[in-house]
Amino acid sequence: MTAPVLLVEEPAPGVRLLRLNRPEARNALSMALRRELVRCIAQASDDAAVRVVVIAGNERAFAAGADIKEMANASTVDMMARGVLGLWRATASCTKPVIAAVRGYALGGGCELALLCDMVIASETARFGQPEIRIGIIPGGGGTQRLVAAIGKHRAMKYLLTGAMFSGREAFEMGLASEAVPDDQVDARAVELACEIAALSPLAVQQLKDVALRGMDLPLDAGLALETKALHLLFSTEDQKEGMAAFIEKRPPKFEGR
Ligand code: DAK
Repeated sequence: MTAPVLLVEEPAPGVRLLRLNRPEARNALSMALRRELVRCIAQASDDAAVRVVVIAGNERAFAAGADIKEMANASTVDMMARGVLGLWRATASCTKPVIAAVRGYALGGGCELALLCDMVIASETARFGQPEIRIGIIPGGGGTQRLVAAIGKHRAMKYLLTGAMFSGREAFEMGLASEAVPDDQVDARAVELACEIAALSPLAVQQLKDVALRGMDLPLDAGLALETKALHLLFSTEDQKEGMAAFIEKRPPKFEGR
């Protein structure tokens, strides 16, 4: 029997950890792995008991990109038929916060996967990069857009045009990673943050993610209008009443997602 390409773990209540599991290929994103990721993300989105998703790899690789061996002989029509962009969109559309726990290589599609997560916890020595240019292609999972947005045009162009790698520490300093931590603490720190978020009102968390991400593609006025409407909407939830009552009564809140 072959090992599953994606392992599903429950490291804490409300936290779903999806572990990429192709160690023999540095977790290269085969079509099977991409489809499994989409299926598990959709499942997590639909499951009210799941509050936060963590995507992790192993100590050698988060993911070394798309599976080059699967793509090497593909034609344009083959690539179009695979619908990778659709799978990518489905991964990006998770309604719950998604945290990438990055150790080892996060290259090409692996770097793009981290970029589409809401937070990135990187090991100091992780190796990020978009090396596609070195194999005669360009990024196809958002790298040309999201890397520029994350670290700025001139730094991004250096990495996009040369394919050079940068460390987790550099990723943090440039704004791609939320935190850089020692290698042996990456998964634990990602789960710790996930637990912190899992204890909050899931309705407020969902609105926050939705407004912040949509706002990135909108003019400021439209984003601010969206923010105001979402804020007003939350005043119809029990969680808002509970959160404010708990503050006034000097006790911890108990959010029910209602
Ligand atoms: N694909 C397939 N196999 C890979 C792989 C990859 N991306 N990366 C590593 N492997 C395999 C190696 O071939 C090797 O297999 P065997 O030879 O043992 O059978 C095994 O994993 C171990 O690799 P190494 O021996 O090379 O291990 P090292 O530790 O020495 O080096 C490395 C690790 C990650 C630095 C190196 O393996 C490497 O440079 N890998 C390739 C990295 C890369 O170029 N990544 C970008 C891939 S292109 C699209 C959207 C997105 C994309 C495409 C389309 N659409 C919307 C249409 C994305 C494209 C990409 O990501």
